[in-house]
Amino acid sequence: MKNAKDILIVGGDGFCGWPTALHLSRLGHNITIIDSLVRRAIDAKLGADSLTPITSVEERLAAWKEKTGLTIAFENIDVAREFDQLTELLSTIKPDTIIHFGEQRAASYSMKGIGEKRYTVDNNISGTHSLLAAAVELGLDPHFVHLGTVGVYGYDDGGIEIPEGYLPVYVPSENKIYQQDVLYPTNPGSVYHMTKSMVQLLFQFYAKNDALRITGLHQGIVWGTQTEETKLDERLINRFDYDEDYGTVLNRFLMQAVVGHPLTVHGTGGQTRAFIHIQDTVKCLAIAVENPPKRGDKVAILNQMTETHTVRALAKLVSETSGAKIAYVDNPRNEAAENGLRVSNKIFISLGLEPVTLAEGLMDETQQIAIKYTHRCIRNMIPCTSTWTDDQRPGVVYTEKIRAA
Ligand code: NAD
Ligand code: USQ
Repeated sequence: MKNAKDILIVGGDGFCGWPTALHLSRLGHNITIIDSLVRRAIDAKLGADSLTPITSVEERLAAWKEKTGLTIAFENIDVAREFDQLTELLSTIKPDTIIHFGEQRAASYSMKGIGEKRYTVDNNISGTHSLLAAAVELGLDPHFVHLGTVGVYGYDDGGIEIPEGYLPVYVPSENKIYQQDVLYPTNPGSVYHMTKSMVQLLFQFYAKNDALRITGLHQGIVWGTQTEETKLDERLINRFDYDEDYGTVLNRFLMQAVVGHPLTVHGTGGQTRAFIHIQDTVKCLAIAVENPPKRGDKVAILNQMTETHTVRALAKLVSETSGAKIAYVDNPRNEAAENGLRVSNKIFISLGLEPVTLAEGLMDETQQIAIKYTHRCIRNMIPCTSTWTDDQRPGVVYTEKIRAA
């Protein structure tokens, strides 16, 4: 491929990283995955598992080679703890692009207890900083692409469409109004979201001090499982998390409907959130890789989401198509019961993204996957039992709260 890049994908064994690695490999780039496999270890410790039977990294990579003739390299390194191994690899590969998915990414897990809070902060801040510092120390000039979250903005848009990372502020003085673009004020709702807010300052500093080229992707909730590449072979299948810690809301509802569990709407379900299908996630990454900022530019921030919905509306939609009952359970989280949310995604649209929306039938595809692997569901992993503070109650289903849509 002309313009093939050497791309390091940190967290490339995970839900977003794995299909991204395959997609960029298929586009002709040279891919190396770094992953400590900590997510597989956390699942084992929790007694949870992906609904889909994901194969070992070695088997996945061998299957990719067998199906496409393409090779993806793999290194088992913990980027938060194994700095020497990380610098050795970076100095060998000298990547054109580093895509960083390798963080603890579940809000619920980050609020489970003191151990999980500390792990999330240590892992996410230290791993991200080590990658940036190592690149500078080695005199490399990679384009650094980081997966952040819409949650750094908080979810209440205050009536405005949330812009892409920066907010213009107008400061009146005696004869003039001064204008500045400031980083959008953060308003995280969990320890996990707080780490995503904090690493934004690392990016701001390294872009200014060392002229690193950095793209921050503020992604919404990812739903779906399969992409064009993961569908090529059963051994390439992507993860499908549905458990209380790592399962995200729409995938949980799709799977709950299949196994005959009431859809667990937290509180009133008036929480509005941003969503994106996994197929669009990988397309956005390919677009981001091709459009790095220039050296000396401020951090480029793009909102990586395609639509917003309330949790209540999603439950109704799934219920209408499947006949599943809806249970309005206690909300274990300390979050606003209702909020409005409009988020700009103009940059990705202007760069050619054509979003896949819920209306376009992929809910059915995701549900077919859930049907195929229903026998793997561990039902006691479904209810969200960790509470944000002592004032919340677990999101368990009491039969009197179940009602038809
Ligand atoms: P995931 O848990 O499936 O994958 C993360 C991967 O990173 C795992 O394979 C894990 O083993 C690895 N990892 C974690 N810490 C590491 C470390 N210190 N060193 C090496 N590897 C490490 O998560 P995901 O859903 O693929 O999310 C990827 C990124 O996208 C995260 O940063 C997350 O915050 C962000 N994001 C995800 C979603 C979503 O809905 N899944 C939405 C918005 C943003
Ligand atoms: N919810 C329910 N019922 C459930 C599960 C969740 O009503 O059974 C509600 C939650 O209370 C919350 C909303 O659904 O109001 C979203 O929860 P979620 O678990 O789907 O998503 P969240 O915790 O926000 O985290 C996920 C990813 C995270 C990513 C984030 C994007 O795990 O990595 O950063 O989505 S965003 O939400 O835009 O910040």
